[in-house]
Amino acid sequence: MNDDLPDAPLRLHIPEPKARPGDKASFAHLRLADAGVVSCPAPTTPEDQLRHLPHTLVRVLDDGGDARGEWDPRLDDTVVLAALEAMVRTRVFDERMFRAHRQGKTSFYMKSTGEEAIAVGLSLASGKSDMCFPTYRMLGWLMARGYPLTDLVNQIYSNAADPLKGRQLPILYSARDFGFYSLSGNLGSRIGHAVGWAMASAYRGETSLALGIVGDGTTAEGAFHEAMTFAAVYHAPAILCVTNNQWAISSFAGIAGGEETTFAAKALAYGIPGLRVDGNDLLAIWGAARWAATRARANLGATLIEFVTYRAEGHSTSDDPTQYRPHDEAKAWPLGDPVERLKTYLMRRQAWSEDRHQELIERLGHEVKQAMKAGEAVGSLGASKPPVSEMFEGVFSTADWRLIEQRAELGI
Ligand SMILES: Cc1ncc(C[n+]2csc(CCOP(=O)(O)OP(=O)(O)O)c2C)c(N)n1
Ligand SMILES: [Mg+2]
Repeated sequence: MNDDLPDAPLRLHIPEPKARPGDKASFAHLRLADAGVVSCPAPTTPEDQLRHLPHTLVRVLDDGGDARGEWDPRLDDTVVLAALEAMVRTRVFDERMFRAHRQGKTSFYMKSTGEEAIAVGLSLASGKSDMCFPTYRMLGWLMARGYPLTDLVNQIYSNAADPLKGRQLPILYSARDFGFYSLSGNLGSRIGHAVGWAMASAYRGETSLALGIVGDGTTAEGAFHEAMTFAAVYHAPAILCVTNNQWAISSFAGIAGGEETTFAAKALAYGIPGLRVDGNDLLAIWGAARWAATRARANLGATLIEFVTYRAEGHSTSDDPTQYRPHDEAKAWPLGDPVERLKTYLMRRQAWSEDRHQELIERLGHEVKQAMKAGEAVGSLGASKPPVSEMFEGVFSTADWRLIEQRAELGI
């Protein structure tokens, strides 16, 4: 007991965002770093020499659109063009499907606007047999791997051609052949699966890695920390990613611990490397993913990567962000827009032009429209449903007595 301390009443600290509706948007508190200033250690570097990395920011693309520094993956322009196309396809698709919700064609939709580079970068930088355990903002992973747009639309419309047969909420896709593990609406439930899958890959002597993705808000769940423990203890060949888009619906990142330290710094307590990366910079994302993959493939275990980004639009079709944050907060976001930044990079390399960009948007708009037409021909929300008998199939290899009784009751 220290008698010198006054008996002040105890109180809790309740984190509050820097700006609410009506206030001037500000990100002055955000710790940034210039592009190219963080050196890239060899991926085999022992963890105790990497402990500065969670407190800085790996960036490659500078404000003028040039690539800088040691994290630059030095990709061919053709590869970067493919990434840009997948990012734009994601954005165009999101726009159209959001409108489709307003037109009553689907019950629900979520956009990943402003976060497209993360999903696309991880998808293209990963191996074909690696498995992503995604969040609902990882549509870009599928877009980068050529997943058919009509299958997406049919799933979103919950129609008779839905590849998931009406079992999942719209946008909770599942596409094993595309390295996309089935999505769950229960936040955090997949990060442990990612680590378990990675452990199984190593246990069997295989070569595939797992990528587990969670949002900033989801790191506050126990499931995240259990997964981190297993990943660290068993040196699981996993890349664990936190997409810190500053918000978890209407809760700002401070509520999940984002003010006390960085999300990348959670790695320190587990003794695994933590990288804090510009999430609106395709090249930095690629460089970081490749670094973590090289480390995992060398049996040096998991890496945690925080992607610093911003959720430029509402949480979902059920959300109105003007109720809890300044209406122009997206404009104040200091890391810019991932599509614009990549476009500028390619234009500075004479590999792209404003005209070609507009043509691309038009071509992709047409592709999405065609997919929507095909989906609507089967039926949009309520107009066509998978047969009720589907409900009893595809889950158990042998139906148990309850299913048999229920099916008999329905007479199907
Ligand atoms: C276990 C669980 N708790 C709460 C919810 C409700 N919920 C859905 S999304 C969301 C916010 C998630 O925020 P974050 O992890 O930052 O991801 P983001 O939406 O920002 O990508 C919440 C609380 C849920 N789906 N599952
Ligand atoms: Mg979030």
